[in-house]
Amino acid sequence: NKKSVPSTKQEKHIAELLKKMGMSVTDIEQDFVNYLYNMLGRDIHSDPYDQFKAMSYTIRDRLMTYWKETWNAYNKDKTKKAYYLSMEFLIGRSLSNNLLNLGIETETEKAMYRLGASLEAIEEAERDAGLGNGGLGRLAACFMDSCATLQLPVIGYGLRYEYGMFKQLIQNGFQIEEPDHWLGFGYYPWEIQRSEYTRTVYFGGRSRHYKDPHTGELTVHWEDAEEVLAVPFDVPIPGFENKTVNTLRLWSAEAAEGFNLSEFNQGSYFEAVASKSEAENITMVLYPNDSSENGKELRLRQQYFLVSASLQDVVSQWSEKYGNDFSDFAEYNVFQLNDTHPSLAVAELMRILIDDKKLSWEAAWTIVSQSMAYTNHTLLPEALERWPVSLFNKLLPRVLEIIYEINARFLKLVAMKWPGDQARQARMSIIDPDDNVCMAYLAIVGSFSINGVAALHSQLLKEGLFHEFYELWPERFNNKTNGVTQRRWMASSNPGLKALLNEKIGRHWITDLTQLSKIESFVNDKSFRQEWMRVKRENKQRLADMVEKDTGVKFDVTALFDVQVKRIHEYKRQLLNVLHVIHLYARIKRGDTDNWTNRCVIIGGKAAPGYVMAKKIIKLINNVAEVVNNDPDVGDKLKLVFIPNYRVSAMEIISPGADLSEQISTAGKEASGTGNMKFMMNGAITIGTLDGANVEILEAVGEENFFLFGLKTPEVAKLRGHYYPENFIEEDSDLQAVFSLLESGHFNQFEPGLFDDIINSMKSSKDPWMTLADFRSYVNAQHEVALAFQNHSRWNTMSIINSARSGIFSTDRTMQEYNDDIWKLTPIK
Ligand code: B1H
Repeated sequence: NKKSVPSTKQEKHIAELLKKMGMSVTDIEQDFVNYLYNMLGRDIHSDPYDQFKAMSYTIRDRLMTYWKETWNAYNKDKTKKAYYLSMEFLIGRSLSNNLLNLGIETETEKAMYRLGASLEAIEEAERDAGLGNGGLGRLAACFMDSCATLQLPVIGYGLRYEYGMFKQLIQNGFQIEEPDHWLGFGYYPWEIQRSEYTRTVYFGGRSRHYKDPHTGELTVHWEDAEEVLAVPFDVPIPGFENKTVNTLRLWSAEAAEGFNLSEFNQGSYFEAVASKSEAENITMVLYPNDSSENGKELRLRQQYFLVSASLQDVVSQWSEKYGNDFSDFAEYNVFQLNDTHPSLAVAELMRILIDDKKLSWEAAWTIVSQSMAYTNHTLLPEALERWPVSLFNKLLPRVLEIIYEINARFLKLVAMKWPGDQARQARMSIIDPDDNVCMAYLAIVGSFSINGVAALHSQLLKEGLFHEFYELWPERFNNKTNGVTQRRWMASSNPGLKALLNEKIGRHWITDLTQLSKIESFVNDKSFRQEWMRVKRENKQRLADMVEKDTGVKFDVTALFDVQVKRIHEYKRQLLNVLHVIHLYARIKRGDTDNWTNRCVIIGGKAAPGYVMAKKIIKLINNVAEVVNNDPDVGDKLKLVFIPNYRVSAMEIISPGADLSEQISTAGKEASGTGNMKFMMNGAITIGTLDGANVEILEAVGEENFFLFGLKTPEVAKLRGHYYPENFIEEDSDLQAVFSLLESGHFNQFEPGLFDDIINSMKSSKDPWMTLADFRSYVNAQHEVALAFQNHSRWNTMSIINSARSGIFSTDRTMQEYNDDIWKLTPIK
């Protein structure tokens, strides 16, 4: 009661005080020293990590007023908002990105220089926020950046995992996983805990239906459930020099106060405390499987926890303003589902509207089906989520009832459209014949928009995986080709290129990447061409330094830097790359080296800890590297390294330094790819199959600026069932040479039999990835690469053109399209 309430005058005064948060060199210096000395009790000779902490507080302060003003602007009038629901946000580091977007890079650098500190060292002390597996998680982070830059009212909702993506160590060539305790001493300097928005999520128990004997009204209670608290931590997402700061809200699980009190009182002290940690386990760790199912109970708990907390958050903020009038809720709220991982949102919003807000089924369904939009990210069958009904029944009994009802009504619709076609009903049912809930079908039935992530992928969804749903609702299907943010992936990670571009075409490309096309007019300008080469050379040196530090292998920067970094997966065909390296090695050994191009091959990426074949592929790469790098006959002609612990901050050094970008998946398998775009922007040339967004990259640059090879999607489909790898070996002496090295144990002399599984998988007619079918055309394309690289001038032209035509691959374009076609939000200036 003693709380004082400031007058308008005092509030104005406070606002004035806050506005004094200056951006000058002196202001930054002052605050940095204050945090370092007074708050952290350190001095200028302290550990770079302490300096980073002081710096992050200094910079976060400069975001706060904008952040609050943005939040208030979004909540002032009835403003339509979009919510990006995602199990992953692969943010990486934030300091340099926030400095760039605030427009105070130079000031901060000067401030540190004056103090005798190095901003670069401080930036490098920041740990990656690795809250994602790979492309899908990084895409979410790029989307957040672009939405803030476009000033779109979009809020990200995710989970605050205590442990993000594991740290990969390489020991004796094998991958070893180490936990990533990214939070260090418990928290993250960019986040703000917002306990006042804590929500409660329920699990287990049972669903009871009551009928009022007088009114006949039906109510449903979810009883005897365990309660888990969802505590939000907000992360600021600044737009580029526009005073917008959007919010990424990450939920952390906490045991509810008085958790399992009854057990406690019955003397079960141990059980009560143990179950507390069970509740808090929900956000303990990110599941490290990219593109494959995580069929574990804890994963389903995580998914429901994210969805329930986020929807309650949105609905209660709505109710605070508009009470229980939900008539225009769908006009002002749209939820984008990042794959099926948050697709429980369809059922959970129904539950909230019906059970808590007392809406009728029909009214609730109208709202839900007009506010949900689903993005599919993969066609791989092993990644399609299906949860056993039995598990659902145990964990989320009320949600399961709602899914059954959604399915019953949906199947009636199917029966009306295709009368008598029982088989079709069975195929389209959300509950499959083995009694699993098919999450993709739930997402489709509940969404007004369904999109793929590249033109080819979206086409394949309509023709294949979701064909029958497409026949029912063609208007719901659309494509949104992925992108990446040029702020992180060019302006921040490639300062040399940034300076050159700013000088030649101005700085407008930072918010309009199509401006890059202007550099094509300098393609014959001698000094520009020289500068372009100089920038690439400097970036290659930086990459070579990193390689040497991480692997001990020295690179010659005049060699071709040939790079494949991405998750290790059979469909991505790192093996095809290794076969090519072995082929080059065999050529060197037999003296077939006329007109040779020196080449440094870099491979990096994490294998899911349970993916045995992927882990063996890493071991093979390391063993081949060991032989190649230590053979005196080879010398500088060929190097191979496996870079350990590939992550966002490593890619910031790798992509600017690459000459050749390897995008060599089996056609039809990679939904889009986004690494391909990062390389292209930074002037690397792609060697690739017609897969995912490669198709659109090729279209942009033309065949003369792209090394295309391999079977096309329909050819892959046609070959299936008639694929005989031994024929490819028989017909190709190079492939024979490669296999005789592999099979003779040349790369595993002291580890007999180690690679038998790998060899057998490639020689099996059942190999789904058909690696040997593409060997010849891949080797031929690589030969073209080698010849093209010898002509420095030609290569330089290709490099400039690739970058110049990469404008469409900005997430600014992607987000504009999501907004124009799906969200329809008004930018808030
Ligand atoms: C992509 C995933 C994915 N597609 C399941 N699917 C996961 C599936 O933890 N899980 O259970 C995690 C991730 N990730 C990738 O999405 C595609 O393979 C890429 O081609 C695409 O570029 C990227 C972004 O759309």
